[in-house]
Amino acid sequence: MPSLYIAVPVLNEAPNLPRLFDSFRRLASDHSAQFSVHILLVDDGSTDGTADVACQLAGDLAFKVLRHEVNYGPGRAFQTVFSYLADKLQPGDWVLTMEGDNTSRYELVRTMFRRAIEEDYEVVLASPYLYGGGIVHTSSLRVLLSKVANTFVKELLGINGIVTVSSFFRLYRASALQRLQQRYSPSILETNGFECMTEMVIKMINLNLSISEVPMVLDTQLRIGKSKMKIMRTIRGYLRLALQLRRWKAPEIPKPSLTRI
Ligand SMILES: Nc1nc2c(ncn2[C@@H]2O[C@H](COP(=O)(O)OP(=O)(O)OP(=O)(O)O)[C@@H](O)[C@H]2O)c(=O)[nH]1
Ligand SMILES: [Mg+2]
Repeated sequence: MPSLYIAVPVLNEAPNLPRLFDSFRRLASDHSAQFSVHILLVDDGSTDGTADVACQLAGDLAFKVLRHEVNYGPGRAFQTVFSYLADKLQPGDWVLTMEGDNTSRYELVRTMFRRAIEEDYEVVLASPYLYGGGIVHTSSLRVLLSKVANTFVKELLGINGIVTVSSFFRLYRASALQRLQQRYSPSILETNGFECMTEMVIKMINLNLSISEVPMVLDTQLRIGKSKMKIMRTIRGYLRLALQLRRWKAPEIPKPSLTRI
């Protein structure tokens, strides 16, 4: 039976874990006929006992926690989990990445699978900025700032045709991740911070992966606690990303030489 790996970076999410594990159980039971479901949490130096609470809640779920002793950032957490998966992924497997604060709604996963399978996409992104999506229970100023940041980052990095570039909530065919791993490295990513998901989009575009988006309503009331994003560190991360772009371009496919008649 193929595997569905659910990979979640977490930092100090202990209060959010009971609900998160309810979502994992729902996902596991929704998909148990097609997949063996594995939960992978990357605890990045949490100081609130996140990893221990998670182990207590895991029960009979196939569950593993990958630990960083100190905090490196969500990008490094994704590097850790992609490297861990490098020798495990098989054709027919899938990887779902989610947030650990319950803002990634598991109800959307069916729609993401349908889009990927019926329309043959390699990657499906959940997109609050797409028509039908949105951000609720957040101040208008915060929503405006997020939208401006999303648009600015796309302009800065020259990303066209993808609406939301930074969301963690994504579904990948294993074959798509393996192509990224072959071209880049088993960990795929180089950035450690929140800019990592945009780095991933740039690399996916470079490899011509087929990408689709489904609308998602981001409801910040579903999480307990505040955002962990450090704004200045994230801005610096995006500026560094802009400097890296050229290095990541896939080699040009040589044009066929014209033969004279
Ligand atoms: N591994 C790891 N995970 C992190 C780190 N910072 C945040 N996270 C996790 O990454 C996910 C997203 O972080 P959030 O703080 O919700 O950030 P966000 O959703 O981009 O920002 P908001 O929309 O303001 O909530 C959550 O699951 C966090 O626990 C980190 O330094 N390391
Ligand atoms: Mg969040």
